[in-house]
Amino acid sequence: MPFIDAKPFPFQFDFDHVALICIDMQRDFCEPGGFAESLGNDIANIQPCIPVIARLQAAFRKARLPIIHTKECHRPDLSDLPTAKLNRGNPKIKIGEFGPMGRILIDGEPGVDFISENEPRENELVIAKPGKDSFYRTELDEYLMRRKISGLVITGVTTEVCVQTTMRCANDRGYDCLLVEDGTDSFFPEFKDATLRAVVAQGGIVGWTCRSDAILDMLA
Ligand code: C5J
Repeated sequence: MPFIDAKPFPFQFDFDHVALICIDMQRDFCEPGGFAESLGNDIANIQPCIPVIARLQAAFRKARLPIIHTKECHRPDLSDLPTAKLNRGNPKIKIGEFGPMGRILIDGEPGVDFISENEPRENELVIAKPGKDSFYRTELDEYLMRRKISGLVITGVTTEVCVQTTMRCANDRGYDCLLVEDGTDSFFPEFKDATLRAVVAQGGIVGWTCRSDAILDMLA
């Protein structure tokens, strides 16, 4: 089985049991006028990972390997939205209220849609998740177990929030997780750097990291 040059040591890439997961590449997080920008975030910081994720998606599709897309969103009646999350940070526009891209973080609204560069194809799994952890109240674990997937190549935004939370929860469930260093970004570059260092510390306490080129070269 091939190995990918990764930190803290090579990652065994098992073609039969690996999937790419693209976390929350949504208009509300990535585009001007979205929810993230309304919270005061500088969305310029999360643009670099977009073409990298597009290249990885193309390579996984060519190799006929599974791709999973997540989107952070809530039901229109807000029944899956904890009050603590609704009120956190006293934002100008709250989840469920109308913003420039429809109701903020409500499934089906334009802002929840995927950005065109990273949007899913018809046969790819899309997970609507109410939390930061992609396993929380979703069908992700069941899907992965059914497909006998044991390794996850992880990309998306933001590194220290939904990406890191998902990686830690996947690790606890027994998945081997490879976080793509240039395939993830944060509104806070220093938090991204700290996360990349934290996940590989202590002998890879949560998993591995590598550059996208290492994966693309192997899939070429
Ligand atoms: C955030 C996410 N940053 N996708 N969501 O709240 O990381």
